[in-house]
Amino acid sequence: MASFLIYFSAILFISIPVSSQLNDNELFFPGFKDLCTNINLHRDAQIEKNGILRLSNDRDLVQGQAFYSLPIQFKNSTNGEVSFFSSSFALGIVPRCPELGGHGIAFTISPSKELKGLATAYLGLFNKSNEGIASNHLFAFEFDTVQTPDFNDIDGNHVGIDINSLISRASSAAAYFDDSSTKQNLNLTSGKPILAWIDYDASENLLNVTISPHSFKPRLPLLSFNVNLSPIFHEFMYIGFSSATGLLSSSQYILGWSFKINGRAGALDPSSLPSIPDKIEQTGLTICL
Ligand SMILES: *[C@@H]1O[C@H](CO)[C@@H](O)[C@H](O)[C@H]1NC(C)=O
Ligand SMILES: *[C@@H]1O[C@H](CO)[C@@H](O)[C@H](O)[C@H]1NC(C)=O
Ligand SMILES: *[C@@H]1O[C@H](CO)[C@@H](O)[C@H](O)[C@H]1NC(C)=O
Ligand SMILES: *[C@@H]1O[C@H](CO)[C@@H](O)[C@H](O)[C@H]1NC(C)=O
Ligand SMILES: [Ca+2]
Repeated sequence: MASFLIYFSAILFISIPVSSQLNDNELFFPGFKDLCTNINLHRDAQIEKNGILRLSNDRDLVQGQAFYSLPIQFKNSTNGEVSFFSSSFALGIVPRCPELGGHGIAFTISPSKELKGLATAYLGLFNKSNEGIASNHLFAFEFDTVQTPDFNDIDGNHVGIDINSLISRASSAAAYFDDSSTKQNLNLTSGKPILAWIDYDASENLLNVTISPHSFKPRLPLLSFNVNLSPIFHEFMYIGFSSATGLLSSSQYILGWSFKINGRAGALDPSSLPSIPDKIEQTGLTICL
């Protein structure tokens, strides 16, 4: 009986949701307060006092990355296949000048948490020598706020699925499907929270990405893309975010984040996430055309 009680309380202890730990391959960050040890910050990324993760401020030509500190086992080591996984996060982009935000944010799955990418349209993911190379083994879901012809961008307000390259394998103008399955445009640089979901069904080789300005997940994904991620991913990969500015710039934030292997990532409640700070007041002269 005593050993049963010890066992039982140990189970209880383990199953108490700990927002900062990876339990059963699951992450849940309703904000990032006091999480410096679990989230590795690079370059200009920082966690602000209210718990919001600021990937970049709105200065020219900066970049920032934030990765979960431990690698995630994406593949079944027996058969080498990537498992079902899903992630959800809330982001906010506050442009320095109205209608001229840059350059964007990318949810990133990478073999390394020390990216050696460039700012501007490279989003901190790649540089001129490794852009487009299969040995990158890098996957990104980009929120791109500048149209860059070199990377075949469709417009200056789109999302895209990137594999080893900034030339997206699939992209769409930022939008979501409402309850009546009507497509509604979504402004990435509104400065308001945007929720995003990424779901990969390994048995179907199907990757869905969905975004919304509301807290509930739209029934239809914005992009549903057929891809086998098994040749792209290593067995262990790091997950996180990268962001960059150029001569067009924005403060770029992640408000909360969840992730799960072999199941649906926990739902984020936007009302309990840190709020997006107002536009940072520039001390110098800012010229907005
Ligand atoms: C890994 O794959 C093997 C062979 O397909 C299967 O038997 C096993 O259940 C899988 N393991 C997990 C953790 O999914
Ligand atoms: C480009 O990125 C690759 C991969 O991270 C790195 O090995 C290389 O040193 C980088 N090149 C430059 C010029 O930064
Ligand atoms: C997006 O929102 C920003 C900030 O409110 C505004 O300046 C810009 O005009 C909007 N863009 C579009 C295409 O509605
Ligand atoms: C992806 O979207 C399609 C189309 O709506 C849906 O049938 C499928 O169940 C979705 N898969 C996942 C893993 O969410
Ligand atoms: Ca793009």
